Amino acid sequence: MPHATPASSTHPESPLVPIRIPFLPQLGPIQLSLVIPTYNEASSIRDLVSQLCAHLDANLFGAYELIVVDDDSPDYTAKLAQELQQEFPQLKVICRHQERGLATAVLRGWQAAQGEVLGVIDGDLQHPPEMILKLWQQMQRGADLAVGSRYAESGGVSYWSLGRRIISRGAQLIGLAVLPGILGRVSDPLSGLFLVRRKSIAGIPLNPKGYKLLIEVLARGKVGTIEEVGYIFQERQNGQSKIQLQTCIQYLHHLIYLRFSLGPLGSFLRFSTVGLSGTFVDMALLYLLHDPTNLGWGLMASKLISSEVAILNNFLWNDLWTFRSVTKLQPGALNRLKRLVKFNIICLIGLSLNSLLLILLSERLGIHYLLANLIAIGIVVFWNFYLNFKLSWRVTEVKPNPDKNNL
Ligand SMILES: Nc1nc2c(ncn2[C@@H]2O[C@H](COP(=O)(O)OP(=O)(O)OP(=O)(O)O)[C@@H](O)[C@H]2O)c(=O)[nH]1
Ligand SMILES: [Mg+2]
Repeated sequence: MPHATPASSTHPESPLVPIRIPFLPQLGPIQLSLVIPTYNEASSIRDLVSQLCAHLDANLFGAYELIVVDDDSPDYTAKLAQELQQEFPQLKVICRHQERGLATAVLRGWQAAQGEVLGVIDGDLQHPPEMILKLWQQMQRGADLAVGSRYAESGGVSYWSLGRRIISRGAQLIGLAVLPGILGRVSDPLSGLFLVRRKSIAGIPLNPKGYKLLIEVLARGKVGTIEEVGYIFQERQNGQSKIQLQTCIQYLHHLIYLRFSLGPLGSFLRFSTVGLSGTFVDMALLYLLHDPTNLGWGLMASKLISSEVAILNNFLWNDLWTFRSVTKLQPGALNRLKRLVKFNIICLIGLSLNSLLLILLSERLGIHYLLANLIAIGIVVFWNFYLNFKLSWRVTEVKPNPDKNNL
């Protein structure tokens, strides 16, 4: 009888995020910590652990640990793994009851790890265990990240159907379109087989969604040198795949989330989304105040009130969301008031600029007034964003006063 997959379990998807990997207080004997995330992998776990230990004992005896992180699998994978601990003392087992999800399982394992190099390998033997040594060699040569790749030289997939190949490549292409600078750094950004140096991710809040941890590591980590090693993704011999429609949705969610959170483009996208919400507020309020079926106030007064409320709406969202990293550095009501005044002035100048551009484009250049308005709005959005980025939510760098330090 097939076992329940994690998606049908009643546990919430990892509520305790973001997750931070700690720095190591001091270097111990363990150099490599390899996490094996499992859900219903009872049929493979023994073979995988014994093959990994055979390879690693020959090269890293006493200097590695394996950490199985299981999400309370109904097929008792965790219990089986615990029984293996007598035979393989370098094996640790974590059984999660409150959380689930592949990527967070790996992070929980890394949180408990002792190694300077952290890694992940699937629990179903689809990743050849001997690959760990090849990746380890790359780390020893100084890489920050060593990735097992299906699309590098000598890599591939065994017997994937055409449908699965298309889905896999399609997902990669979508990722490249959304985050070219991140997914473009490796040939197989959806790989679940890699080693990363602890210092590249320690202390950084990580918040992956679903399966694809490597993307999160590439996006948020401080990863310099990357090496890739090709491998053939094996056919599943035992157990069942956990990939579902939900996995694809989580992947898209993760991409969008990262796109909105990273860099100036992320800030601009958040700023534009807030601007769109302000347009709705403005329209709704104008309708409520001015329309004869509602309050029927004069157009000028109604427009002034609706614009100001929209500006307040936008300010609040920008302060709490778009520029929250800056807001955190400048707490207090007075600072917020200063930002509000600046924001208001910039938006009002933007409004005048909008009208000027509209007249210039439509009356002087003969562009249709609706198109002219659209162009003017586009230009003013950039204007508003740039000035607010530079003035309202600016981080002031204070140079230390050397005289003061010498006192
Ligand atoms: N702890 C934990 N492990 C998981 C979860 N989902 C998947 N895994 C494990 O993550 C690894 C990869 O999952 P798979 O379902 O095999 O995904 P895949 O290899 O990309 O897909 P298939 O080729 O269909 O097997 C396996 O070891 C799974 O047991 C989860 O929610 N929690
Ligand atoms: Mg698999």
